[in-house]
Amino acid sequence: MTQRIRVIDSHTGGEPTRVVIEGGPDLGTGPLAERAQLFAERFDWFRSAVVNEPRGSDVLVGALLCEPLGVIFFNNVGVLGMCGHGTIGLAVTLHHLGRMSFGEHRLDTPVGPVSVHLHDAHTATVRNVPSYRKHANLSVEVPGVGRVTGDVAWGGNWFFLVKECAEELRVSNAERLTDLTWCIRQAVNAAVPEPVDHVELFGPPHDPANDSRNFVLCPGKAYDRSPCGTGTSAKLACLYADGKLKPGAVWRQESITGSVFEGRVEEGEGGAVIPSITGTAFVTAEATLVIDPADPLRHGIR
Ligand code: PYC
Repeated sequence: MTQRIRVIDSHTGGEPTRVVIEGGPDLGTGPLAERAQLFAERFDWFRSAVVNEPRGSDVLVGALLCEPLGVIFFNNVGVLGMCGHGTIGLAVTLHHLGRMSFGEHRLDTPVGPVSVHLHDAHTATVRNVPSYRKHANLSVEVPGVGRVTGDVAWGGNWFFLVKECAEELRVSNAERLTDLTWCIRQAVNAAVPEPVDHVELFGPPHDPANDSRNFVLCPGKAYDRSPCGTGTSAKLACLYADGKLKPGAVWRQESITGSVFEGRVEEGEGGAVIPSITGTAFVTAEATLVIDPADPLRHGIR
């Protein structure tokens, strides 16, 4: 039987999100972490059908709404713990549908509750899960590159934040930056038990109003077009741990495309911080995906 899936697409600072509005799998009513596991084990075809080619692309992040107030984010290779740009995109999408009012809303995710404050039709602040630095100044030997030093931090996903980067952070250099961060990621994963699947490079901002520019490698080898909400959270946790960011102070993180997230922290427990990330999103499409049983590539290219 032909299956139909209703989706709304948006982008947050250039990074796309596809929210599944109707036609998603029934994952029951258990805790979100269990539902995410079920989704990964039994419905990987659905993930791939929604975000992979030929309907999607490597850069697209999917969002599956879960009753009563939850979301599971997924990408070209699997399920994400949390997604900051996706949460901003989700809030703007739900408002576009008349399903979210301005103000604060709680959302469950597989890695814990977050909240999203919708300020206007395009601007939202995500109050993320507690974020922290796990390893400071980890030095790894990267074949063909040399020694690379950085921090391992949690911001809803695991990140390696490279300390010094001589590369130019611009879109025309993305292929080189992707190759470099992919090699760094392999070296980091051989060195620490945490499943680090995102790598961040930092450089001077192009706009002097901002504090830093980043390049973020995502798990499936795409790079984030936005400053990455969970990546900015990890960065804020490291700045705080180094005494370089006080609670309430604003950090403006510029992405490789020039889009900006504003971040702030509150003090959390045990040296962790609670990051808040503000960004803007715009709806780009309202669509129905069609899964035709006769189509040999109906479940996407995996
Ligand atoms: O904004 O947190 C984020 C994110 C994770 C992967 C892509 N974007």
